[in-house]
Formats: sequence, C-alpha cells, structure tokens
Amino acid sequence: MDTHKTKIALITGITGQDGAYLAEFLLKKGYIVHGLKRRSSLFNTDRIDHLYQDPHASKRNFILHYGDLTDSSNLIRIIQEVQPDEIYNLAAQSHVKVSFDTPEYTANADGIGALRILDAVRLLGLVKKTRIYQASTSELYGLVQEVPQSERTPFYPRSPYAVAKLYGYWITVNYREAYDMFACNGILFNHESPVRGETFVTRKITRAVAKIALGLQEKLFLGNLSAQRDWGHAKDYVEAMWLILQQQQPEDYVIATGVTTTVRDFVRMAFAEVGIEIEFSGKDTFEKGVIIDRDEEILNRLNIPVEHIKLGQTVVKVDPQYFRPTEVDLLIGDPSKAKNKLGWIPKYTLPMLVKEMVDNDLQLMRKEEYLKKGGFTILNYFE
Ligand code: NDP
Ligand code: GDR
Repeated sequence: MDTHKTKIALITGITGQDGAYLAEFLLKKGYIVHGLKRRSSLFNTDRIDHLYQDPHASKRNFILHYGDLTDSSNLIRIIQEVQPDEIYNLAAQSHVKVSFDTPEYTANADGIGALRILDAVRLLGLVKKTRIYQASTSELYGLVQEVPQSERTPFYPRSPYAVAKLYGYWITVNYREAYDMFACNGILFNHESPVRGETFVTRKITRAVAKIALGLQEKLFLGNLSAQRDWGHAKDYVEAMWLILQQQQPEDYVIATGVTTTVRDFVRMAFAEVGIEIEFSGKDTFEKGVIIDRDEEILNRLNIPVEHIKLGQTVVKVDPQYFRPTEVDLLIGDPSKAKNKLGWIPKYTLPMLVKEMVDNDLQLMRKEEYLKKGGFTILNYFE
C-alpha cells in the first residue's frame, strides 16, 4: 500500500480568514487543496491571492470552484469531482450581530449548510473515505452556565448565528453516530489575525488605532466594552483543525487559550502598542476613553507625529447601535483535551497577537496617509 499518497482537501470558506490560513498550512504539508468560493461582483480572493495558480497550468495543487453552501446540487457535484480525503466546512455567515438582521439566511448557510456537506458525502458513498471537520464555535455556550467552558459544558445559544451553529454541531454528531462517519466538531473560541474581517471587534480596534495615530480618524465607536473573550491567533487554530482530523477516533474538541480579556482591555493594549495611554471613565452608554499619556520614544520609533496625539482627547466612545439584543458576556475555554490528546499548544499569546495586528494595520494605513497627502479623499467606514 502506498502510504505517501498525496492527500486531497476541500475547504469551504477558503476566501475567509481561517480558510486562507488553513489552505497555506495544508499546501505546506503537501496536500492538493480545493476551495469553494462564492461568485461576487468584485474579486473576493484578497486573502488567498498569494496562493493563486494559473488555471491554464498543467499541474496545480490549489484549485478553486464556484459554489455556495445553500446549493446542494452544486456541493454534491464538487465533492464528487474532488473526491476529498478531508473536508473542512468553514463557510458561514460568521457575524453574530449581522445574524440578527439575516436570521433565516444564517440558519440556511450555517445550519443546513453543514447538513448538505454531510449528506453529500453519505449519498456519494464516501463515508469511509472522507473525513469532515465542522467549524463549531464557543458562541454555542452563550449565556454562562459554567467557566471555563469545556466539551462537557451545556450549550445556551444567544443569537441566530449560535442557534444555526447548534444545529451544525448536533447534525455532525448525529451523522457520526448514525452512519459511522469520521465527522468532528472543533469548538473554537475567538481567533484573530491581521486578515480578520474588518467588522469584528479586534480588527475594528487595531485599524482605528492605526488611523487615529496617523491622524486619519478621530474616534472609535464601540458597543459593549465589558464583554470578555478568549482570543487566540488563527494560525494556531487552523493547525488544531488539521490535528482533529488526523486522530484514530472522530471526536469533538474545545480549542482556546484559557485566558479571557475584556474588549476594554484589548483597546488599551492596542493603543499602548503605538505609545498612547488611554483611561476609561463614565458608565454604560456614557463610557469613553481619553488619551492621558503618550510615549514619545515609541511615537518617534514608529514615525508617528506627536502633534496627532493630543492629551485629553476622547478617542473611544460607546455607540448603542453596536449592542446586541442578547449578548454573550463571558467566554473562557478549557483546552485541556486538545492539549492532552492532540498535543496542541498555541504559539501566540494575546500581546503577540495585538502587536502583529496593530503593526500590520499601521503599515496598511500608511498607504492611506500617503493618498491623503496626495489630496485624495479617505473613506472612513464606521461599521
Ligand atoms: P470569515 O467570515 O472570515 O469567512 C467566512 C467564509 O465563508 C468566507 O470565505 C465567505 O465567503 C464564506 N461564506 C459565507 N457564506 C457562504 C455561503 N453561503 N456559501 C459559501 N461560502 C460562504 O470567517 P472565519 O474565517 O473567521 O471563520 C471560519 C469559520 O469558523 C466560520 O464558519 C465561523 O463561523 C467559524 N468560527 C470562527 C471563529 C473565529 O473566531 N474566527 C470562532 C469559531 C468558529 P466570502 O469571502 O465570499 O464572504
Ligand atoms: P463574536 O466576535 O461576536 O465573539 O463572534 P466580535 O468580534 O464581533 O465581538 C466580540 C465582542 O465584542 C463586542 N463588541 C463589538 N463587536 C463588534 N463586532 N463591533 C463593535 O463595535 C463592538 N463593540 C463591542 C461584542 O458585543 C462581543 O461581545 C466571533 C465570530 O468570529 C464568530 O463567527 C465566532 O463563532 C465567535 O467569534 C467565536
């Protein structure tokens, strides 16, 4: 038997944050990587453009297919064509707040989408060949039942997103038990990176910090500053996805750092990276963050004009439009099972993650600064 046969992976959601990191990771491991991308009116492959291969080339190990998790016949056709050894189902309407505006679509893509993948594998007779990873989430825990949250903690979802993902979780367990499939849930806590979507809170903060430092934006408007999240780095988390599918037995795993931090403290840490010290005062909707000190050595090193950083200036304000109808107050994961069984150890700490994100956004915003100096209009999106 040839034990070195090249493995084939299919990644749904390949254009997203995790899809991009996972594709890179699997290509380095020697996989042939197929990805599902949606048709859009503009190019939507920014995060994977560095992996792109000319479709006319005779040999390729990175191949994209148009598709959508809401379209069964398309998924069946692609899975039949690709005959994957591993499917990573990462595609989803992944924004919790947006799921309150688009609950039915979110249920379709995030809940029934998982079923469509599992059932395609079953109908095509690939149950013994294809292993499936389902992107489950710490949002399943929702209203706090116990801390830290582990594989045994009861679920209490608090958004249409989380309810849809609850279906995805259980249908994965059910297909594993009913049809003896190698199908697993990774219950991943929040993970971020320089390519995190711009409307998730960490990236929104690091982009704003860079813009404020360069004088391109005045204020950052945020919602619930007291929410606590267990933030890790996406690079570490995609490795865990792969490890989950390499085990003898299909099981579900919590992937987390075990450290939790408030949004407020994330803001403080991000501003500190560019030499700005923030103090918060006021309560609830009246809470604000004001510059109380600046570190001129850091500002000089980063080439940030000191006159942009005005002591006493309010740079953070609460805007209730970012509150959620039902919130998840506290997430902190217990990754013991992943550490013991998978040997998974994250390499990044939160300070390392914050630094990498702020550095990257500072570099990106330099381009905007250059355009502004050239007389071009800079657009500020406050989403
Ligand atoms: P992103 O939002 O960055 O990426 C989502 C991906 O799904 C994009 O490629 C998007 O395509 C695609 N997509 C959305 N809807 C559909 C659809 N109907 N059909 C096909 N593709 C679709 O998410 P992340 O990379 O951060 O997360 C990956 C997965 O992990 C998601 O399922 C998310 O819910 C889950 N998760 C994420 C966590 C995190 O902290 N990042 C934590 C726990 C779970 P397009 O680029 O065209 O929009
Ligand atoms: P989350 O991530 O909802 O945990 O879902 P997000 O970054 O959107 O919110 C984290 C916390 O920050 C609070 N918050 C704000 N959030 C956003 N987006 N914008 C704001 O202005 C703002 N102000 C405060 C939120 O209320 C929340 O408490 C992410 C997604 O990646 C999901 O797909 C994934 O399943 C979970 O993480 C684990």
